[in-house]
Amino acid sequence: MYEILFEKAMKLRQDTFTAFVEHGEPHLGGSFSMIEMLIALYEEVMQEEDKFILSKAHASFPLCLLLKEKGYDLRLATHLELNPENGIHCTTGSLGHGLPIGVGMAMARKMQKKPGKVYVMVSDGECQEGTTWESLLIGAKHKLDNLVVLVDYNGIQALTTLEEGLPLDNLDAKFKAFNWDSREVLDGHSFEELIPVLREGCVEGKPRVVIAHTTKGKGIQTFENDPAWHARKIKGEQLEIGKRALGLA
Ligand SMILES: Cc1ncc(C[n+]2csc(CCOP(=O)(O)OP(=O)(O)O)c2C)c(N)n1
Ligand SMILES: [Mg+2]
Repeated sequence: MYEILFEKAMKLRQDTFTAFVEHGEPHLGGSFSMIEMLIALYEEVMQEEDKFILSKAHASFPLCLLLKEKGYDLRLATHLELNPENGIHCTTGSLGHGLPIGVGMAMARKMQKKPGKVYVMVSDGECQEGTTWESLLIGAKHKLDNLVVLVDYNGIQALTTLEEGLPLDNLDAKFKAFNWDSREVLDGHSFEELIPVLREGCVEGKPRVVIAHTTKGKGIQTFENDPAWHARKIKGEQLEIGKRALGLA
């Protein structure tokens, strides 16, 4: 049913891999875990007046490539610099800041009675930051039903698993306790699962969070679920493994 999206996701993974190699960029794991979410948002869900913030901006390459493909004028860089004419609505890269900014944007839109939603993609590692929980309080208090947060729940932070580092346990229950409308997507790489949830309108008076369970490094099996691939330069034998897995060999 989503064959075209599937092909677009494959191409974005291939292009991202090629760009990583060309630029010596290492953040493969967290870039590959969010590819389907990016494609779903930009191809099927977001409307003209909506805005997207990539808070986990160490994974900026696939977003920049996708925006370039759409005709925006962007430089590939790790972390993002404000460039609203070209789809980057705030500077991100220092984790824990995209959500507070998104809350502010959504609040401003509400106050000005402007249409459109603000979508913010955060990592699970970012959910360990205090700013996340402050933002949740503020989003609920101001009934930001124009705000949608996507959590890339890949279970791995920079050096280890969340389980070993600092577990989030039942994140869905925590969001609900903060009075958010929380949904879980069990396979965050499945368009069949992602798109209906992302297309659904917000419950009146509640901000929405979609917790998408994903695989860090998705698409290159040998690299999947390995914390080493949070940030490892691709070279030698691994270059060949990656190319073969992505059909680039
Ligand atoms: C405030 C802050 N502290 C540390 C870092 C360095 N850093 C970059 S990515 C990362 C964690 C990666 O794990 P996660 O946040 O879960 O991202 P993902 O798994 O989606 O790649 C860290 C600690 C940073 N960018 N910002
Ligand atoms: Mg993670």
